Amino acid sequence: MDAVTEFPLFVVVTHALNILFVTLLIRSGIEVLSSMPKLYWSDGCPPGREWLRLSRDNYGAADRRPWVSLDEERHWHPVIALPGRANLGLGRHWHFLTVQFWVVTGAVYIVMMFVSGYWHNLVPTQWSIVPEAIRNVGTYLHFQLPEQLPGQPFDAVQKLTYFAVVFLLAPLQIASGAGMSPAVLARFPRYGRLFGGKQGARSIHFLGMCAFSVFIVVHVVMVAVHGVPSEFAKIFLGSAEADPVVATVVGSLVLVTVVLVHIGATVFSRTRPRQAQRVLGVVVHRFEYLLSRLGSSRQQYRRSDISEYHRVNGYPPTDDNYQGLAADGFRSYRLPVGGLVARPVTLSLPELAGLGFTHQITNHNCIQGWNGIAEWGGVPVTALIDRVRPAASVTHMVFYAMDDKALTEGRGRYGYFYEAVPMSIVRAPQALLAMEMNGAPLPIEHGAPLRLRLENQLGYKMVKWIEAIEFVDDITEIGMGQGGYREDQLYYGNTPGI
Ligand SMILES: Nc1nc2c(c(=O)[nH]1)N[C@H]1C(S)=C(S)[C@@H](COP(=O)(O)O)O[C@H]1N2
Ligand SMILES: [Mo]
Repeated sequence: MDAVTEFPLFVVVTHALNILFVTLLIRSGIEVLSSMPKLYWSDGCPPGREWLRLSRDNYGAADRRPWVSLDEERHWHPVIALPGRANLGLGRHWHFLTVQFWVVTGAVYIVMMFVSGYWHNLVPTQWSIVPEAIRNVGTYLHFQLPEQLPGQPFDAVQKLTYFAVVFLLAPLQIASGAGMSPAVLARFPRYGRLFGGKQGARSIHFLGMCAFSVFIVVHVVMVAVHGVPSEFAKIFLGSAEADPVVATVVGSLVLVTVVLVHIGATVFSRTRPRQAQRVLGVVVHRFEYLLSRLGSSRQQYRRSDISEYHRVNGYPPTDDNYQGLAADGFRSYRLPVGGLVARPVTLSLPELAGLGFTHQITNHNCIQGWNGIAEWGGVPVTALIDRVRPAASVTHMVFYAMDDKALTEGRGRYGYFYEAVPMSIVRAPQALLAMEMNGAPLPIEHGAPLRLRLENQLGYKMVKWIEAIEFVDDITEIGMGQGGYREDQLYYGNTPGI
């Protein structure tokens, strides 16, 4: 019986693109993982209860020396992580750029597959394929090649594996990836529960990446076993009849190109990080902003959901001014609110609370991957906006903090923490100026006396220890002009919806 040895052009092209995109996704995903190489099954990430830890550090809930989540970040080698050596900001840029191309490629492949009838080669229609696939595995283990299915290009175990990768694993990666997005989780809390919460989604996403990696290794070994020239003829030229020498040359060129793109992406990101942030940001920032707009927060957790442990990120201000404020319970704290507004004000905490006090129990998502649920009490940002009446030209609200990073973070970073937030995000439901956490005044480490809550964004936008608020129509003159301290110093995006 004749084995089919022809592959349509769309399979050849999407397969080649897939080699590039999946490897970029894996390397940039490893970079994201390196910023907190610990995996949990339950939300809240209680230290010490990770099911997998890929670093030697062991910060505990009861450590006497204070630690913050940035201390958990690890520097992994650029050969495995894109761009490597602790650059979460650009790792995320690569991940969220590539995923868009990958999803489009996948969509084209699936549509073409059903239009062309090629789906018969991947989608099993008879149960008898299962015992046959098991027999095939036995054949492979005897270092022999099983027979292809009649009239099809694959044997039974290949067909089943490719079906699982295309129709189960790839969708699972997309779904679990979305299950980590603060905007998706905020808008559709029930969707998050499908995966057992943010940490379940994160763990499943990691295991999916492992499954992809195992598949790739076995797949590549099999190509070698079947013989490179004849396999390259099918993979890269679409026909077993193609000239094996030409096929080997073309296939090698494709693979070399993939390697060159990886090297280029790594070197570009490492030597010109600001330019990489800008260029990749053209696509990625729009994607993140759109997600943030679509997913406004509808969270209402129960008291019993509140995490027993809530990580901290960012060391508190150390200066005398802040110590003095804290010493008298922040009674002398005043919040100046100005910029392009009709009625600038300076408010004490009771005056601010007088604008309307509410509570919300919500989930905090740090960019590094941990989360925690807490009850926050404070004043909706919209109440303050209504009070000062910003000009029509205002685009961002800027929150300036009291922590000077040169003193509190070191590592060559400097300047006061600040974040600029687009008006649509501060106007969203549940954007809150919080003064209380879990029913008590805000603790120092969580931002006393006042911090921001933006419930569909990542944690770094939620400025703690707020010193002043300004309404502006241009953020390019503030700090290094990227829209926030973490954007300036760590190349994060400006409106993180994922
Ligand atoms: N002023 C200031 N605000 C900040 C930070 C900081 O370093 N300084 N870190 C941010 C980050 S990265 C996160 S995840 C949250 C952490 O909030 P938490 O410490 O209350 O958990 O605060 C955000 N707000
Ligand atoms: Mo964070």
